[in-house]
Amino acid sequence: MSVLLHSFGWQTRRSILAWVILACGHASAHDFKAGALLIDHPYATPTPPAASVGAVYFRTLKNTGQKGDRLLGARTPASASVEIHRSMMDGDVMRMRQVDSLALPAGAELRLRHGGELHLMLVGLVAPLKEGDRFPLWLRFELAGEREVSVWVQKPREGAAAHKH
Ligand SMILES: [Cu+2]
Repeated sequence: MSVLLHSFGWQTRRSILAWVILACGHASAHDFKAGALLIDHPYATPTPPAASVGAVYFRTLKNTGQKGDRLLGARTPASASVEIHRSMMDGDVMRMRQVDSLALPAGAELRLRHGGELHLMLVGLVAPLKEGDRFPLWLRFELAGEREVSVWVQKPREGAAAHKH
C-alpha cells in the first residue's frame, strides 16, 4: 500500500512539473497540432539583405498516431515556392537535394533543426527575413491535410553554423 501511495504522489508531482515546464516554455516556443501530428516550434533564421532563399526549421515534427503520415509540401506568402531539402555529403562537399516528401512514421519524432539534415527551403524570398518577424506557412500532409502554422524568425540560439546555399 505504501508503494502505491508513493507512486501516486510521484505521478502527481510529475504532472505538476510537466505543467510548469509547458507554461514556461510557451514564452519562447510555440507548437501546432494537425490530427495526430505535433508541429513543434517552426522557426526561420534571419537572412542577409539581398538573399533570395531562406530556410524553415522545426524543433520537432512528431507523429503521435497509429498510422504513418507524410509531409508532401508547403506554401507561404513569404516566398515564391517552398521545397523540402535534405543535406548530404557528396564526397567532401555538403549538398542539398530536394526530396518529394518527408515520411513521418507512426511514433516518429523528427528533428528538423538548423545545422541538421532536413529543412524547408523558401525559394524566391519576397523580402529578407528579419529577426522578430513572423509569417504564415501552410504545411500539406498526406493524412492530416493542410495546417497553417506561424514561423518565428530568430537567430540560432546555440550559435550553430549558418545554413549554406
Ligand atoms: Cu536548402
